[in-house]
Amino acid sequence: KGQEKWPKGDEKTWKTAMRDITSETPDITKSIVHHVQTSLARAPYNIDDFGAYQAAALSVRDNLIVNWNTTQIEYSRKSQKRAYYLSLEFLMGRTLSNALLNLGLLDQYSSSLSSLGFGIEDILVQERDAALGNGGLGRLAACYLDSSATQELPVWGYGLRYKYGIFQQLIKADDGSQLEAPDPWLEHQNPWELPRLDVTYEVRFYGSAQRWGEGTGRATWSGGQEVLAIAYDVMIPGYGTRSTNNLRLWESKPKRGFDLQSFNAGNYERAVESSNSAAAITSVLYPNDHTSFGKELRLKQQYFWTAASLADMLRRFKNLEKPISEFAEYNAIQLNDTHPTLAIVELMRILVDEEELSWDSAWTIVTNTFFFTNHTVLPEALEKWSVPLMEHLLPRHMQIIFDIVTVEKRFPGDRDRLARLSLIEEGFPKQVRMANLAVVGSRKVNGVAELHSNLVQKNLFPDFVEFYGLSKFGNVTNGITPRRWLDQCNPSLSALITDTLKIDRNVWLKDLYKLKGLLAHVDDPQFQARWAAVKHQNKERLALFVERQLGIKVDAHALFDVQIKRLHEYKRQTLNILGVIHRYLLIKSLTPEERKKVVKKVVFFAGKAAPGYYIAKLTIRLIVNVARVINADPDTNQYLSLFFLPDYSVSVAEILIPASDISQHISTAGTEASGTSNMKFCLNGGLLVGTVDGANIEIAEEVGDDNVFFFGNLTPDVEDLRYRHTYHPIPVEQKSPALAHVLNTVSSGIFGSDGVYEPLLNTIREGDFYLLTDDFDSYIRALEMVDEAYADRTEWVKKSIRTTAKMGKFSSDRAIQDYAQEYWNIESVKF
Ligand code: T68
Repeated sequence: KGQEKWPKGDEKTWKTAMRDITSETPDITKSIVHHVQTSLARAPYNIDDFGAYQAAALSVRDNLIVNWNTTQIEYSRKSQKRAYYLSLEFLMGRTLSNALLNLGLLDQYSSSLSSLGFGIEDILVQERDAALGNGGLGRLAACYLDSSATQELPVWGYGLRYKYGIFQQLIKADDGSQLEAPDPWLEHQNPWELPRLDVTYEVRFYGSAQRWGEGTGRATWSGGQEVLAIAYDVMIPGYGTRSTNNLRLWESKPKRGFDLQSFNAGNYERAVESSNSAAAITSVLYPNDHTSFGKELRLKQQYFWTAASLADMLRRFKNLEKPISEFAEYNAIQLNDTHPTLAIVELMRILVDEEELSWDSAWTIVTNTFFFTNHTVLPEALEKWSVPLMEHLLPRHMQIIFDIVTVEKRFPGDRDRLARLSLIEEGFPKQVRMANLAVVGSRKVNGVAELHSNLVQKNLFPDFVEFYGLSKFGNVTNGITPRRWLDQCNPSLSALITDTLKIDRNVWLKDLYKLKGLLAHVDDPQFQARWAAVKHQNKERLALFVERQLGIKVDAHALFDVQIKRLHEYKRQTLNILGVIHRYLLIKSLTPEERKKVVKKVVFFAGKAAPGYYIAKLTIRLIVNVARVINADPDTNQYLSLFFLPDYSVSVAEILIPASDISQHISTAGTEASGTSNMKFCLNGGLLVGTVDGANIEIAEEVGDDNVFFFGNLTPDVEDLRYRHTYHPIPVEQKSPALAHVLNTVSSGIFGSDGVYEPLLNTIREGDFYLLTDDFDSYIRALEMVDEAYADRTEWVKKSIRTTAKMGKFSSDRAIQDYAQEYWNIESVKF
């Protein structure tokens, strides 16, 4: 340990034979052709774009593996504290272009491929997105991995290797509704993962737990089903460094191929049943965001993943030959929402039952190891698991949770308060509250933007704040990686910035505050023209994409207005589409002469709805059918057009974001924890239309209020407004005649008859939980302000430049620094 050991033979022979890409650039063309001939077993004359992609990817992977190995050896040699990011979702998108950028090999590969007869652009789009996530939470995890590697921090991700990622979204030609299809992303072999068939752990389910060792809290858990976890490693290169981290994804497999006893007894079905159930654990990503509905397979996923990950960490820690009491000095574990909360219980089980520590010493280690991030205050998203289900699936863990509850009872306070603090919710059946467990078992708890972190303290966990004090609660405002979300998705803007700042791209991409330097050029007409030209070019690129996808021409001179995110009532895509209808009716009512003064606008929507979320799916259907009517109306379609782009993904976002003039982040105040696409749009010079919510607030603080179009009621008023909706309802006609007119137009059937949209409209007419009736008029006014501002194009371009210039804070490098210093206490490993 510590020293590098050379296994056999002469050390010099080994060292000279080993590749070191800093001292010797491998011949890229040779390496691509080598993979064509060997890995792919194909001849040069039958290689298509996809084959060339595969060969290029394998060749790039060779570089990553070398760096990955070196990094891991350095981590072991230095024996420093490490951090682990536990997330059920990693929304990575494509890898090839990112790996080339981070390795600094984009130009070399580009010219090698070109000499072989392939265009790099055609090759990059061959790659299928790795879409192992639903939305913001999963994409945040991916950005954090990029920033950790870039800052040479010893951080590993742990997740699941789903056979099927987020479903593919199709739009039905007849009625415009969403259809789901599976996403078999591993169909063709995945060059970005390394199967580690030697890294496996056994994970137990069911069985029984027998207490022993009077008063120690110990028990033995035995019987039940054992499933094998197999590691697949995904290399995460840092930008401009050799540091390459690891994302370890677990695949489930039956421990034995099948049950031979049943097979021999002639019961074939029984024999394969258990092997099927083992493989099922990692078969599919659950497509629900912001809801928890207690399915046993989901709980199995959570335990399988946390148990395998902890076993792996423990094995690595044991190699250090340190006493177990020092575990928390060498390991920090970040829980990405409550999904991995069982890790807290599993570490207790290992320390008490297997390491035979006292309950109190084990609890001290646990509560110094874990950190918990909350990502939403929506009550329907708070995870709860039924006690009978837990007792059946994880009997030992349920005992431990009850033991934690017993200790908790020593907390001071009245009965009501103790009931609110409790890990167990009374009822039939009783439920385990995972968020409470995560708070109790963690050293610190954080939200993802200032406002959200305050709501976490005031509304979600007020009793815990009172009990533990404020110091246990913090905020880390989210961030995004400028490598993918500026340099890669918007190379022309990146080039213009480098040219203008006169500093190396490698510098400002690692220190995003350097963008401030653009402010000195805001008033330079030449720079303004170049800035505007880049935006226009990106709009043309999007127009071409839409034409290829949907067969409709798009006017790139119009204002581009974009809302792209998961479909959810709280995100209020409905407010947006009703606003579009309002605008359509208005333009329709004008004379042809009057219409000429209208600001031309193209509205884009994209996003998936959870398959069981009826109202969200109805919203998609409305958008698609409104688009069909509006785009076909010769009176208005040169002034207003509308598109719903199917199958939203990271790659589609990379085309949409650089092309936006404005984007919409219009959640009911207090409901969007942070949002991260808002940051991406602004970084690319798009302006925001938004509510005073999540990270919109901090963006406005940075870029200036005059560069953000805010509207709507504020968070402190929401509760009161909802109360009035329930007890003193006012008809929409009185509250907002404009909105009432729009709702009636939809009801009248011009976008589809038979009253299909009534259930959606009724959510607004009755109850209106997300306050569309309260915000509609001020929303329309905000859009009018956008029109006015856009009319003065020079002023608009200045706003755009100022916005980009002030986005330094929102680099995920800053966010990861916060976590590394204030939470994990880890340092970078340089070599
Ligand atoms: C998002 N949450 C927040 N959840 O909504 C967003 N939930 O404001 C924030 O910017 C982002 O997290 C990053 O912090 C989610 O994306 C989920 O996707 C999710 C998935 C499964 C279960 C619950």
